[in-house]
Amino acid sequence: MKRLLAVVLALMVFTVPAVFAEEAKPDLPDASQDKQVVIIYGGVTSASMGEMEEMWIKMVEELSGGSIKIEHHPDNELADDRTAIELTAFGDMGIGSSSTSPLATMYADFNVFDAPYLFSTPEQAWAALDGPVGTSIYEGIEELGLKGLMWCENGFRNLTTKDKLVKSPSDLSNMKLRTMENKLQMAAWSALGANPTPMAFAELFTAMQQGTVVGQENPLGIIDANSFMDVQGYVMMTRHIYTPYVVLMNLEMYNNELSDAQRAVIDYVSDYCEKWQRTRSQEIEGEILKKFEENKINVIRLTPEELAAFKQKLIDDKIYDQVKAAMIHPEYIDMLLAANQ
Ligand code: KDG
Repeated sequence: MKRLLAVVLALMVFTVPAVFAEEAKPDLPDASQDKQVVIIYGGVTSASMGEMEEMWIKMVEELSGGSIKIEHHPDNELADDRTAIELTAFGDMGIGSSSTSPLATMYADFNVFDAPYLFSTPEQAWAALDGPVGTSIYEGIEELGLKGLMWCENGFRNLTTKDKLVKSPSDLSNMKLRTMENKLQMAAWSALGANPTPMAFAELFTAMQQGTVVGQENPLGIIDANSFMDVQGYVMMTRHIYTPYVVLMNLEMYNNELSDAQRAVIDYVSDYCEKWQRTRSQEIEGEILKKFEENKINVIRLTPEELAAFKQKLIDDKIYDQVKAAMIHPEYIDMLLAANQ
């Protein structure tokens, strides 16, 4: 009996389920006989991105008939956001992923997503990513040797603190908050009265644990995936900024190492997976909120009037003019404010 069980288990392990049933496979050119390409793929944190990366890899390897092999390094294993994209531009990595804010010094129009309260729904943000703004950024970064593959969702950012309830800007007075390494994010938190401390993501948990910073701001997917609420006491649902994840490929590899058929596979799978990840990110945010409330985490929902006070303070500080001054296409801010307010 034991031998039979061992045989059955071995069969199960080695017959890895295909992503697509034969009849459901998309109509793509056959890449199975093309020269094998190995791609080093650097991923990021958050459950929805981790799930998406696994699915993207499985689909690309299957639909390319095995002629594309992926070496996956999830959760910033190889490098932090900006370094991962620099390594991708140089060709040391094939694919890198990053929040947009750390990339603003590489390509200024990434700053568009550092404008607070630009979007009030995920759908508005997705429309910007899939519209002229996202397309224009993809065109611009080709100058840096980067090919845009996916605009994914990190999400609406929320403020967390160790032990301070924040319901108005005055509650932030001189509070040491970690921000992403981005001048506009620092300017916004200074305008609100906080004391912003720019820091790479990898250093954040220890900084909160040691009290180097009192709080930080991130989407729920990041807060939960990294157990931030183990060292934070409050999460205020400020939803003050929507941060995309961008997944980029080395342009030289995309244009000259992949065959036409392999490029078609990567394009198809990337289009499919970016849309899948955005929906999954929203599903997981709902699950996280439910879990937080069941576990009696202090989830603070600010009233519209309280949220308006944060926004007004930033408008008084001319935050949109500051963002526009940092951009190549400042008109995008006016276009998005007009479309989404
Ligand atoms: O793996 C994701 C992190 O590197 C970072 O992009 C998450 O939003 C983030 C932050 O605050 O740094």
